[in-house]
Amino acid sequence: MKRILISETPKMIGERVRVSGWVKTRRDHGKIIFIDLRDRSGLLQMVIIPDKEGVYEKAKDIRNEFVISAEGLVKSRPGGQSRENSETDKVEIEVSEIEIISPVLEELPFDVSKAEIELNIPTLLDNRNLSLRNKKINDIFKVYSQIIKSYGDTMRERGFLEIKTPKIVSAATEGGANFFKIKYFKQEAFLAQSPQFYKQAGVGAFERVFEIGPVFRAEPHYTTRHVNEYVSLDAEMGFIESFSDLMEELSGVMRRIVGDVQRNFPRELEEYSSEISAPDFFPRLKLAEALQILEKEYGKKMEGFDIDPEGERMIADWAKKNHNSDFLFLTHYPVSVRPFYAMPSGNSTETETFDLIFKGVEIATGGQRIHDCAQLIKSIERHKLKPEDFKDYLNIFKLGMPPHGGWGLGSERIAQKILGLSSIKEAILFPRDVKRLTP
Ligand code: AMO
Repeated sequence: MKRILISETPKMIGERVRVSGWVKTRRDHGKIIFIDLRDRSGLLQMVIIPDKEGVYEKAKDIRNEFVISAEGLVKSRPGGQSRENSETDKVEIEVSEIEIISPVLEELPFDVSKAEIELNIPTLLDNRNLSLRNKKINDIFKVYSQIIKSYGDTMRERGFLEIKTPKIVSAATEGGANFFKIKYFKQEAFLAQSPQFYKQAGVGAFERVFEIGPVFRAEPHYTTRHVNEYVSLDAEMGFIESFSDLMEELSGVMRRIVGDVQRNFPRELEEYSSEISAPDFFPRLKLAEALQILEKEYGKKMEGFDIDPEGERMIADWAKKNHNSDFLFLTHYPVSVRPFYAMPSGNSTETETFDLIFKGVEIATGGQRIHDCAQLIKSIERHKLKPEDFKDYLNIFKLGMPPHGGWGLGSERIAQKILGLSSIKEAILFPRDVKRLTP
């Protein structure tokens, strides 16, 4: 008999069906064995009573997380408890045939069937193949998948072409020392820190482009928001009038992502006690103004002209109180803390760039780029870099380039903040950090 999904069982009362999946739990009540079976569509109770055909004998060997397949009669379940708030709580299967497809070969290090696993993050990550089977943890990746889908959908609808750019590159884009060097046949190469140069090249050919792809950062930090490989949601668009156009576009993108998650995952958001305010207009604040607010209203004085994570949390609190927004753009970062490609604001020391703060964490950086070749060469020199190292990049600007700009958005940080996860690593299937290269 062909397997059906658990979600199809409620409309098959009185019929014989075959279901297959993983054993979530097995309970023995006197001579009756109850098994909660899990497949990708839901959870179903199976009942096994002593019989002559040997089903009961076979079922005695079944343990949690075994993969099994069973045939039986679908019955309505009197007083079915709402465990998952789903229709399948109202039915059960009286099993007449059972097969162990794949047993568990080792003792399970912890019980994944619990609603909440109270273990530290390293333990959950060390045992990732198992912890991912926990419902609440599994749900993170359904929400994450929606974030990626919504980003792609809305970008295409906005007229951006999806591109994929090389991750093995010859030059470090963002400057600094946070790149991984690799051996590339007889040469030295780097893992891309960002698709920055290639997405700008994309503007030269397609006007509007976006990319969803991995980037690599050799940052030796142990923080709750840094990893060494993450998936960046990039965009770059031509013919902007100012960098305000970018913030407007990005606000629309974020409202779409949040709206889709809220509409499609209300139960998961409730489970994670998540509430999000994404107003029609995201407040914007010059960095210089933000620093004044921090000093005046929060008693926090920043060293230099930048903002640290604590400052970001405080200014996010200010935006929530004053604008009822979980999103805030900080704008006009100084030239000194931005890469050479950032467009300066006229002759000032500020740039036409922004960071987007969501619930106290920077989730995106973006801005207008310099598109005049001579100005770009000067800026490279001002940043103490050598124009000859950027020959291919500079070539883009010798072939006709409109005013343009874009952003890089950290996909995992969005999931982390939407669900209120304590670490970004919880939103990554198999995260990479300074010490973690496995599993
Ligand atoms: P930036 O380096 O600020 O900008 O990165 C953009 C966004 O990527 C995310 N991010 C990270 N996420 C996890 N772990 C990390 N180590 C990490 N580093 C950054 C953050 C951040 O806001 N080329 C520019 C973007 C642009 O101007 O288009 C860039 O890469 O969410």
